[in-house]
Amino acid sequence: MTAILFSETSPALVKKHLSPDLYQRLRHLKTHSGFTLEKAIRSGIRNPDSSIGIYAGDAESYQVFSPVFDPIIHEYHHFPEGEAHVSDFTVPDLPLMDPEGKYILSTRIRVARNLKDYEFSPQISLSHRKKLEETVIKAMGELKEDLGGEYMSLKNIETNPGQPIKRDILVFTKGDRFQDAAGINSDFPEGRGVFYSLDRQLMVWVNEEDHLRIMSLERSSDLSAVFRRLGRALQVLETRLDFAWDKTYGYLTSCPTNLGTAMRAGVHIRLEKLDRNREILNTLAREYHLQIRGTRGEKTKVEEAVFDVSNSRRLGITETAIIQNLHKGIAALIKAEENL
Ligand code: ADP
Ligand code: CIR
Repeated sequence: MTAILFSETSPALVKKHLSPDLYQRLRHLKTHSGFTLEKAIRSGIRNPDSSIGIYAGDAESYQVFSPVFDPIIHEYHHFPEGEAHVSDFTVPDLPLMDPEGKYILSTRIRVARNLKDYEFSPQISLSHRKKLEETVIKAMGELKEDLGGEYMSLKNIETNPGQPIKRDILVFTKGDRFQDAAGINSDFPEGRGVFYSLDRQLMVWVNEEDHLRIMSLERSSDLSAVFRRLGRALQVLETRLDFAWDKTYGYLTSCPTNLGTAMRAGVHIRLEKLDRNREILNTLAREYHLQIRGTRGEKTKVEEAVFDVSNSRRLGITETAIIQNLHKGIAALIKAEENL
């Protein structure tokens, strides 16, 4: 009974869309890997402040539990019924967003990817996680020249904290309480690691919330260059790895908020005046479909007026369109900051 499962005040979309009847209908179902509704919604039950409250344990979860996933996906992404997601990685030739380097500290684009033949992070076993890690390390060995680099197991970082190699490399830590309740932290840090190119402009997180988080970043405002590098890396990895893809929902991810492009393109930008005029900032963010996060990532606070501004739309929009829209949105923020 959802009324009993979820706290009365829970704002989670899963609470809204999982009626007691539907719960009864789905509770005995299982995917081939043994993933159940109970596991899918555990995070939302244990964390009454969840905004979504459900995770997928494998690609098949989106079919077996579609009566609950579908309405959540349509509401969260404003994705019309019957539409199919389309991917396009054409690199537009865009001018620098901040040519004088006055506001933008860095630009980063990441995509999430999961391997078709493995359970997703809430459901994968330790042995499969390790096997997947080996497969991915081999594939990343195909990244050459400026994309070439090294893999660092998270276990080594944990036992040698502060080693110099960590400088300029984005490393992930154990997931938050939402991920923890979903089972994503199991056996942490076993089977996890970070690949980084020698110039530190390409990184791949292995076995975090998704099997792969592939990210391109630089300390510049050159969005086209950052996007081009990511596209090149993906082309190489796609020759070796088979990613989970659905004709309606695009790239499949463990959290339904990342479906579609599974892409977050954003900047770290210092906006001192807009920091004091949050209403204007929030209005512009809504108008240009931007998401504003804290300086150190999701659910963190803004430090010294440095915002993480990225696309809010991921599904039902192409990668190229995300980049073009972000470019326009950031230009509007900079203009507003200068006019204040
Ligand atoms: P994700 O982007 O993978 O959804 P987070 O919001 O937690 O998840 O961000 C992951 C990491 O990337 C965090 O350490 C965050 O500070 C860093 N990051 C995000 N955007 C940028 C950026 N534009 N420049 C540098 N680091 C960034
Ligand atoms: C929630 O429901 O609030 C959490 N499960 C987080 C949802 C946002 N998605 C994400 O960080 N990938």
